[in-house]
Amino acid sequence: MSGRHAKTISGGAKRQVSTFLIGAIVSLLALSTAACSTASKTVVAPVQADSAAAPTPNPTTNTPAKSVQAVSHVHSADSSDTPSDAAAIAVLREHLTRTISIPDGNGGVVELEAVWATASFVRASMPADAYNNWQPDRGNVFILAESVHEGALPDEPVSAELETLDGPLAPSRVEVHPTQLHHRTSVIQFSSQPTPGKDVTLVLNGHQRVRWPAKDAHLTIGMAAAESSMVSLDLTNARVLRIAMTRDGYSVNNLQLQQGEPVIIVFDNQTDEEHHFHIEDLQPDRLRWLQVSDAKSAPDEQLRQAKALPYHICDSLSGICPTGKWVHLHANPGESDAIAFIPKQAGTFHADCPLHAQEVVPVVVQDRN
Ligand SMILES: [Cu+2]
Repeated sequence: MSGRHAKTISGGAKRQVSTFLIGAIVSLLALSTAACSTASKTVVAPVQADSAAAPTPNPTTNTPAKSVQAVSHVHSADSSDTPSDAAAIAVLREHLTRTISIPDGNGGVVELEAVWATASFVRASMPADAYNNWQPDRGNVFILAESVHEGALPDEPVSAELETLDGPLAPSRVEVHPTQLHHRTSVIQFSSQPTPGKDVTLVLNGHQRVRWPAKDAHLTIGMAAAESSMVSLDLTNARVLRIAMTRDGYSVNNLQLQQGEPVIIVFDNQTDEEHHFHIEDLQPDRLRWLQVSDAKSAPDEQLRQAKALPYHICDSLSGICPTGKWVHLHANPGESDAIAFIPKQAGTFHADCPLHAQEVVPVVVQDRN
């Protein structure tokens, strides 16, 4: 999709793009290495079309508008204008990061952070040019950050191969950016796509294995609308509604909500297939995802006191993920999901499952008077 709109950049523009990418990667890594005093604090310019005042060269000015779920820019951890963006990206990054120690050959140790730069991660956290350049949707891309606390890095960057059914695969492209004396970042691209359902394994220096579960390929960030994500949502008196998906369909015949009143919905998938509960056209105010490890067995009071975040990490196996614009819960087989929001408008709506069109539940939002 993005490739179709990609501009051809040639000649003198190349250097600019390359510098821009390094800035993006360094900035990305700074999210997790903020504790290290030498970590870069570079802030990447926003990629929106109206970013004429951007402080760094921005070759993406004509990038088409992004979807609601895409987070369009990276902030360093201490940026405060839209903290939820950085926080959401940091959580996604954490899911995709593996940290290991590698012998440096001289009795020392190199700390290595390996990030599987999946398509949704790159789209959410880096400028459009990074996406076009690395094409994470066409192959496997990894960002390897090496660092040492004492001494110097080995002269050679860590080598990586991808395990495939046909044996180890060498990278199709490697870019090494020596960012600091004690830090070095490599971006490594493999031309092979992930094998569906198969874990992704990187072999470092010929023998150390780093593994990611296959489903991590689909992790995405859903974000509540920016204007409502900064307003707090008090769930002290929220009603808790529980909906299950059973082998016979949704467990409720209809759903009654009150306009203007906070509500918590728990969706419990008791089947062995993925299901969703998606309310069409009902605009939620202050949509939040509740951070509870097992929502279906959590008592109401625990749900009301749970941490409520304006974003979530979606691990939908089908790749259908809530965008944050609508009331949309999803649960993989045997799992559950919990959200909270305030219904803005009164009226009659219906909820359905995008994977199973026959499942429909009427939803009535009663007028507050
Ligand atoms: Cu379904």
